Amino acid sequence: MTSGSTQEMPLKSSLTENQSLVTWVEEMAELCKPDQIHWIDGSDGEWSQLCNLLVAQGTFTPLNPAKHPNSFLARSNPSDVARVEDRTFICSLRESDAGATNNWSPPEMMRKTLTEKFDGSMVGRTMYVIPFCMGPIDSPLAMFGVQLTDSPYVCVNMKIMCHMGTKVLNAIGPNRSFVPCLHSVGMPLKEGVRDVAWPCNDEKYIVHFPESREVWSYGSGYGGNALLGKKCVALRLATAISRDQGWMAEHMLIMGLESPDGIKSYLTAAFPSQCGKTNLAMLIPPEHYTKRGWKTTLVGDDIAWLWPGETGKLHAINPETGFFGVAPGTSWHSNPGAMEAMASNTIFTNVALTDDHSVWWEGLSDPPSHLIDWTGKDWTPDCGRPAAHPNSRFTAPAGQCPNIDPAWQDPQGVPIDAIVFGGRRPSTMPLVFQAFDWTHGVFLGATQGSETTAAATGAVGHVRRDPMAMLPFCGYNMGDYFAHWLNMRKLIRQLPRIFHVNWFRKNESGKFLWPGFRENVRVLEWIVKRCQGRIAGHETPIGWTPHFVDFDTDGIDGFDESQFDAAMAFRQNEWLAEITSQNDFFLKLYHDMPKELLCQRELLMARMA
Ligand code: GTP
Ligand code: SPV
Ligand code: MN
Repeated sequence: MTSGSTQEMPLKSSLTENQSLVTWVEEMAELCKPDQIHWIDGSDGEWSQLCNLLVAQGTFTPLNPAKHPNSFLARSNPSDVARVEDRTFICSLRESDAGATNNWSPPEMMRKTLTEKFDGSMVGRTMYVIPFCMGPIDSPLAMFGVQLTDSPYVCVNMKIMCHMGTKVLNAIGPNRSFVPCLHSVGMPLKEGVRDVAWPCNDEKYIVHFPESREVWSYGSGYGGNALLGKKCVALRLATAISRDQGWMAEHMLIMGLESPDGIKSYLTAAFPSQCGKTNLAMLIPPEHYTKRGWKTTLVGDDIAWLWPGETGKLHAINPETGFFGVAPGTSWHSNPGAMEAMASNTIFTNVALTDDHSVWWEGLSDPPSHLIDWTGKDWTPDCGRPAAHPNSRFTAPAGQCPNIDPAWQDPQGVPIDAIVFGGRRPSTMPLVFQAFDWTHGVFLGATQGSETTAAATGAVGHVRRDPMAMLPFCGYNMGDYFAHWLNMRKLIRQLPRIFHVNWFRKNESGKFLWPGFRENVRVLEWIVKRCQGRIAGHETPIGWTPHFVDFDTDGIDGFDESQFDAAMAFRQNEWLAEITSQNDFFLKLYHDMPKELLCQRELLMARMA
């Protein structure tokens, strides 16, 4: 790198007096050899400039301003469409600290490999310096980071997803520590190399060093692979930090529910990727409920940080400021809150483009007669290909959601009454049941399973264990993570109640037994009433399920007691198969599994005998 190659050189060290930050940026620039360095200030003007640049480079298509003001469509390379779990590494000093569910490599070896990859990786490009903060800047849990990236697409997404820019740089000040995050799409513009609309590399590395608190990501520009504040910092690194500090970092939505008597409850829910967190978090109840005075609010749709708060309850904050939500299936019918949130100032990735430069995806409406699909090809309803990629997403500011909770940026968080686990289970799992106590609830979370989805590369549609929806996001040994959950019981004076839900149970002909979406508020009502001790549950070997009389089914077309029974049923034979299918998971974690969970398994079998 020659210092004469850019007007930004030498480093704008006048921007910060944080010497370790300046030194690190200098060293990384020397390694990656970008043409220029751009310190992100986070202003709207800068955002627009970067969006214009992305349009000029062919990455962005501006959308019809009458329909989607200040919004853009990006199409990724078809090889870079989702998280890459098999290329994600937890490089702790000891292999046993990564545990049986994570990929591990000795940190020094990985550093060497990555240093070679990053050497010259930004030639011909600009290195952007993004100071960011996960969590409200004044929150006691706020986590500061600085991401270096050669992707302007990442910069404009990060502005929506978290606090970033000058205000964060000032908050970091001369002395505060920050998580260094190095990111490159891995396509240097060496002599003769022409840039493409979505640069990336077939070889990908998403690497975490939990002890030194660093992230290195190479080869992908998409989602959680590249927006490093999200899954890499706010989950994988945060899990390791929170274990040491007595709090929890979880893959959970956070929402509020106000009943007609004015009592407001908050709950969190841990569903695996593409299993309905965004949809539930933004739920606007059907008229039947709003008329009676039920209200919902949204605090977060993907990540929750929880700690024992002053009220004695667990308190939760959402460390993000935006949604990176799944597009397919989202419509004015299924999720009007999401539709409003993405009405403007939104980046759409891998959805289809209509002839009037609006967006479309499967499940939005009746298919238009012609589209440009997510790969840029002409599309007609009979062409046999999906128009939008199944993991296509919208990046939208959380503040644009109509029912955002007034306390969503409160550094003290919101007090949690219930924790809900769940996943896509075509059979076995009732619509809702309640754990007998905290330890049983931890067992339910730890053994949670779900059909795999398009959120990660790999086969879709088979049930796998995804404990607490954290299989891809736990930054340390999963057995130790369970022990941490069990230990938290001692730190929380007023424990939240724990539930398990399943919106995805099917009948013999493959039809969902429960209408889902907005109607899920009926399940939430039962949950809240159970937390308040206002109604009795029906005791089964797996937990408490609702009595039909306590469950409001009014106004759901044709949903009678027999359908309720089908959705709620506990079936002994299915549960025996379930316990057997948990064997592999228990074996995998055999050396690290807390005894309490083995004991819960015995108790479950005893109750069923
Ligand atoms: P990540 O952002 O990947 O962590 O996922 P998420 O949990 O936020 O997923 P999201 O809410 O975007 O899930 C979207 C998928 O779940 C779409 O395919 C929806 O159609 C489906 N979905 C959401 N809620 C329901 C429901 O109540 N019933 C049914 N049957 N499907 C649902
Ligand atoms: C998930 O896969 O759980 C997501 C999307 O929320 S990503 O940010 O890509 O991880
Ligand atoms: Mn997620």
